[in-house]
Amino acid sequence: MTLELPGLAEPEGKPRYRGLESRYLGFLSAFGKDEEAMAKMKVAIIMGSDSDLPVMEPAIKTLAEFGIGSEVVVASAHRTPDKVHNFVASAAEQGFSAIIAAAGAAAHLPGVVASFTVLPVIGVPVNSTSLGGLDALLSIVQMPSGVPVATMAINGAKNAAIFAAQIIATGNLEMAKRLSDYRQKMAAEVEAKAAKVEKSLKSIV
Ligand code: RP5
Repeated sequence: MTLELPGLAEPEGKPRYRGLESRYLGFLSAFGKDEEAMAKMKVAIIMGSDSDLPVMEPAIKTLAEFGIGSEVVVASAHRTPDKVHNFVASAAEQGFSAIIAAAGAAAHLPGVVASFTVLPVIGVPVNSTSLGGLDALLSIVQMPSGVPVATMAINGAKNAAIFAAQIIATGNLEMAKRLSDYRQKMAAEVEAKAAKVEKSLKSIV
């Protein structure tokens, strides 16, 4: 049996997320509860400095677009290690589903955050030095075995929020639908761009 869920199929009816559909077959009855649960979902965004805020704004906005609450905390692995520990150690208890940790320079913050929690930690390397963010990227991505940090692109704040939504969607059908709708909207935007290029090519040749 194939279950057609709105937003989970290609426009022409080819299911794109067949695995996801069958995964949710078991708890479709909980659908209303998923919406209720979503209203309480929140993700923490911890950043090393106030200077990281402009880079992290797209994460805050994107989480809000998906209906996920967020709390922003400025705490530094080097300058305020106790604050990092105090916040992160109680993050699961506070009801956060994931932590986005952003830092520039010798960016130890995401790794340190990951060491204090078993919540998924998403690292965002920030371009804040003359090394263009490569310093932060390498500091975050090369976690020793056993304590992973899901590392985004340099300044990849928006993807960090989408990835957090994907983590939440593994147990929440409403979020899975929102992500699927988002993908379809993106695909439609690409098609509109392709049509625009085709039109301008006709006027060139
Ligand atoms: C890191 O150092 C922060 O995450 C920031 O990206 C960078 C520079 O911090 P500020 O000197 O601007 O406070 O800890």
